[in-house]
Amino acid sequence: MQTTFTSVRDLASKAGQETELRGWVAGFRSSGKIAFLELRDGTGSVQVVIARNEVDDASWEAVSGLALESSVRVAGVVRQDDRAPGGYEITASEIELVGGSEEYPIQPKEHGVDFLLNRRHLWLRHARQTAIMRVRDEVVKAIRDFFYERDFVLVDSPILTGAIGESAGTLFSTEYFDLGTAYLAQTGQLYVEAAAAALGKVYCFGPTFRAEKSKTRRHLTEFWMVEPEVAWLDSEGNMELQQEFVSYIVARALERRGAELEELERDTRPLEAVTPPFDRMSYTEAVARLQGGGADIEWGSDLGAEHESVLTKGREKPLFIYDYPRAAKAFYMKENPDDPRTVKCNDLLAPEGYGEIIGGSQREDDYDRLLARIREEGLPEEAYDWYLDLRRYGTFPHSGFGLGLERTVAWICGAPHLREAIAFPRMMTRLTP
Ligand code: NSS
Repeated sequence: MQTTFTSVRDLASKAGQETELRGWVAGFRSSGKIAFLELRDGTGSVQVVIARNEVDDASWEAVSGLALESSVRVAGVVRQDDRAPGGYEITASEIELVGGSEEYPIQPKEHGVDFLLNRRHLWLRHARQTAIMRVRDEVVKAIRDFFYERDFVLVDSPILTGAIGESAGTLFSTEYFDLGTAYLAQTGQLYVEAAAAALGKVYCFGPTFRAEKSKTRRHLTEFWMVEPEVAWLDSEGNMELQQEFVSYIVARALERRGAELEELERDTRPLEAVTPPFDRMSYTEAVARLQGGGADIEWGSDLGAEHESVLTKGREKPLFIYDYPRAAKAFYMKENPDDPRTVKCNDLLAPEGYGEIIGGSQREDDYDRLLARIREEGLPEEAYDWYLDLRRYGTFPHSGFGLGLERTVAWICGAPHLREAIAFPRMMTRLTP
């Protein structure tokens, strides 16, 4: 067996030549004397034509064993053909069946989503799923490039932690030797706050965990979050950073993943509108508007997904909602000097019904106020002693935010549910595959 072979993506460089390909059977039909096989290799797919009188007996024998998702090795000549998808076709001279695939469970017909999720390890091979994975890969690269180009330093935060980052209600915990309970990180924020005092502009990017008891299409129990943290940045500057960041990611996906978005049948016009500045609305104004529209909401409670949909309806760009009531938000957010009932924070709501993709805030940098908040929330003070040190020793105004990767990828792809935006989704009712 040759060790070098050509990827479907690179067929142009082999036009007119004999080459070898390796991949899986994505479609197959035979008429007795000639067989057509759609070969998929992860970079694309190409039609392979196998004529009985042009291959040896062993190859023709292999053809009779082909089935959906068999793995094969094919040798043949690359022919340019304008009618073929991708512009090329292979005339086979040899074909070898590497691995059979009897009764492959996912057939070209409608399957229920549970059926597919139970076979996620196989479902991942299909065109829509590979397109989403490629968009996700591009979004991740764009995120890293954005921060690298702006001199942010990546500081990885721990996954096993001793302090609650967001809310006690959604913690996964595990026994940790003689030290009691460890929690799986809900956020890396407290750690990047420490790193911001060391390096100025930093970010962390990794998996985070929330024991969300909700079964909505927007919640995973394990999701990826990118969290920049910036010294000397206020809430206003934080929102400017967010709109620049989100616009950069969307532009990159449009520029480099056009073919995938087309495969996904994503209408890209609304994405093209995503450029700075984004509109802003205070929480108080949002509640007034919602109440004006007859919604059942009181000032003081957090906005729900249905409220977010109303507020973003008809908008092309994401929308900032800022200065939420402090009772509705986490303990670390800075009290608003102009209205102490609220905190200097914002959510960013994606349009087209996708809702919140970012939560961010200026952090409470006053030692006494932060301690009071920790006590008010009934959080274990000892666990936050190191965090309070950041206010004891050279406290500084700073802000940051967290962008949920899967929510962003689902929005860009136009995928209705987060479970398609990650290879192996973890949800309340799903731990395998
Ligand atoms: O809870 S957040 O709103 N904010 C934080 O965790 C802050 N500590 C971030 C920071 O300032 N450094 O979560 C941020 C984002 C949120 O807007 C969603 O996009 C995403 O994280 N998120 C989720 N995605 C998927 N599933 C679940 N359960 C989930 N929870 C939050």
